[in-house]
Amino acid sequence: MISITLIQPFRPEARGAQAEEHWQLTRPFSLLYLAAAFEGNNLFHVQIVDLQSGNMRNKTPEELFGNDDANIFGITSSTYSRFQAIDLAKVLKRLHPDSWIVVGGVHFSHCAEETLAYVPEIDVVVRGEGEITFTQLADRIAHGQSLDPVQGITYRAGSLVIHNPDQQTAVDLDRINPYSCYSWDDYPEYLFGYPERVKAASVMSSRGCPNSCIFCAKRATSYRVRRADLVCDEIEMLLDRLSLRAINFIDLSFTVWPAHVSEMCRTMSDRDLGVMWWCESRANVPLKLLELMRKAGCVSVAVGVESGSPPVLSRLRKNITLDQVRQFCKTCKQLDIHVQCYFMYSHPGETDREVLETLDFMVELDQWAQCYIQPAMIFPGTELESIARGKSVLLEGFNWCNLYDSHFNVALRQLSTCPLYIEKLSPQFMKKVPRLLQKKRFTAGREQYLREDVMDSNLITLLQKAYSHFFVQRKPLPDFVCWPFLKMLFKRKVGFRTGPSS
Ligand code: B12
Repeated sequence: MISITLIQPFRPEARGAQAEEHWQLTRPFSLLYLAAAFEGNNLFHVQIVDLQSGNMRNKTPEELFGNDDANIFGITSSTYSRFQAIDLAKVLKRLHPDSWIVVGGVHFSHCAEETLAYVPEIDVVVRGEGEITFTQLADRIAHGQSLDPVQGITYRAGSLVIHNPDQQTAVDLDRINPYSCYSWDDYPEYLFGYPERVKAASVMSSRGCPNSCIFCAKRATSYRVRRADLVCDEIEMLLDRLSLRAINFIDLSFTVWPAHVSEMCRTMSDRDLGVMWWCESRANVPLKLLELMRKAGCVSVAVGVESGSPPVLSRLRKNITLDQVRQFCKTCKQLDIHVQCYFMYSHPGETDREVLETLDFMVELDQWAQCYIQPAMIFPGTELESIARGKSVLLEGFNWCNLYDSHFNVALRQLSTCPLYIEKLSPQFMKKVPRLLQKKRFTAGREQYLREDVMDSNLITLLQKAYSHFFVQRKPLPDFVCWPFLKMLFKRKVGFRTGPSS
């Protein structure tokens, strides 16, 4: 029997970055799907070791894997955890020189040759979806056969690195086994973007995305859906087994294909699942779809808006308009769906003025949605990476295996090991962006309070809020609730009361 150990590497040290606060321990879906692909195959014994889960974090790789005589070690990684994955590969090769060290996942898929050139301890990189490619690879390793016919891998043969063609067979989503052997406590998860903490689990209803946004690591990948009845079977099983009433869909974009959304919503409604759910969507969906989604239990949606400047949106190949975003958010608010809008700044060619337009747009959307912004990050395989190399934003000689550690990232509260796209904006301006947004929000909030038609009720609300904030919750007041502002409000109110004729 051939034994395979699949590993999620240690989590990176985030050094006070935003990433640290928002880090969520998530089921290593990739490894669970890979393990499920071997189910019923008696030639292999597969185990998963998650180094991010509680009881593993204080152990060393030597303690954990010294006695593991696996024939194949498979390591998954995102760009965030690439150095942890590479370090682990080195230790495993030292401990077990005869075992195969295979890596995969969204990061290594896009820099396979570079990885093998710089990390001699790694034997094979599996590119793209792994279920078919990895089972074929393991089978050939088990039988001592050449790796030549295995599509979708890059591997080492003596001193050569061989890059085989991409895998041509798409994984059939209706045939993959959802993995179910974990408890909710192993991977506590909540409904994303929802104001209350509602216990949830993740489910996949599609893979791939036909869109070509320049910053996305999974852009223009073959889009396929899973049959709605199978997805709902899995949801029912999860709700029942884990005593849940909420689901997060981990599809790249749940609403790519309206017919799939309709079918999913119809099946969820017909089965009366009573489930609340979150998904990612694009802003240019037919608005009727949102009504259908709400009826089927959708209560929270995330949208990548990226910029409030139309020329920047077109450079990003987002294919959305600001008006579509407005209509999307407004409709969601009317339907009582919580919306999270994600923005980035420092895009290719972006100027200070264009960033300010984005901040203004975020403030406008505040009435309907929760808006977040962070600097644009470069991931391998993206068009942004090519642009960055072309414009020397990534310096000549940059490679994804060499140590990268930026203090400036930390100043912007981003993980220090992932390069940011910095072209036209000055470091001083980039640091100021969160404060500028805060200021714009305060000004907008103040203007709202000064609208004469609502001033009476606003003054009372404001005073109540200020009292509760300051005396009851003992929190600092928002900047604009300063003494001169209150004085101005009183003055205006008096003027308003006496009316224009006096
Ligand atoms: C759930 C999710 C999250 C969750 C949890 C992340 C986590 N800790 O794992 C949350 C919401 C916290 C999150 C946050 C972020 N995320 Co996220 N997230 C996802 C999402 C939607 C699903 C990931 C997933 O489980 N996919 C399903 C599995 C089955 O696919 P897979 O991982 O690619 O695995 C397959 C293959 O790659 C391969 N494979 C994978 N590993 C291995 C290993 C071996 C040995 C082999 C043989 C094969 C193999 O086989 C698998 C099965 O086919 C993806 C988008 C997506 N749908 O993939 C983005 C994605 C992973 N996230 C991304 C990003 C950028 C982020 C953030 C940086 C966003 C931000 N700016 O803050 C943060 C990072 C925080 C973090 N902790 O990593 C990027 C990653 C880009 C990159 N190069 O690393 C993705 C791809 C989205 C995108 N479109 O670009 N994310």
